[in-house]
Amino acid sequence: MNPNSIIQPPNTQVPPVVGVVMGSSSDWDVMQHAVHVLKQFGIPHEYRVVSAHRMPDDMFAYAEEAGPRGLQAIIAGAGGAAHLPGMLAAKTTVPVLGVPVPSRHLHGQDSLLSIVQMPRGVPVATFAIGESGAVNAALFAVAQLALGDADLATALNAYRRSQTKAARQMELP
Ligand code: RP5
Repeated sequence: MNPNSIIQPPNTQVPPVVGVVMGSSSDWDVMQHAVHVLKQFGIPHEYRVVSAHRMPDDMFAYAEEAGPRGLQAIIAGAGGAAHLPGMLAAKTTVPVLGVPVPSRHLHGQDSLLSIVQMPRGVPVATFAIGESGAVNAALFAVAQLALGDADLATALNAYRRSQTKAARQMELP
């Protein structure tokens, strides 16, 4: 890693392949669900606050270093104007998975529209508002990685089967 990097060392023992970033610590309640899924599947990952408007230089550095550092996906959560995923995607070709975080006044509809309405040429894969989006973004990253990892594919299929089993056992009043 570049010794002059402003990016802090990853909070994992092995180099991360998925980065989870968010615009504020207030996004953690939602974004922790993405981190939980990555942990569940044993995916080397990192997570940190990278605010697009409060720390734009850090955001650019994070995006520029993502590929060279070996990240294969960036899961980016933000609320309100929610420019973080799009701005990251503008600076890297590492796939960016955007998670709209519920906002105080517009309940995340602003976040969703901001993230999903990327002009053509610079894609951000956009997920559902809130916890489901965070979980699905992580599962999507797992699915991407599983294309080249048979053990991970097996684990992902087992995860799906467990959902099927749970749904079949659902009882109604
Ligand atoms: C965005 O502004 C963050 O992603 C967060 O969802 C929202 C509010 O941030 P705080 O004012 O709670 O720090 O940048």
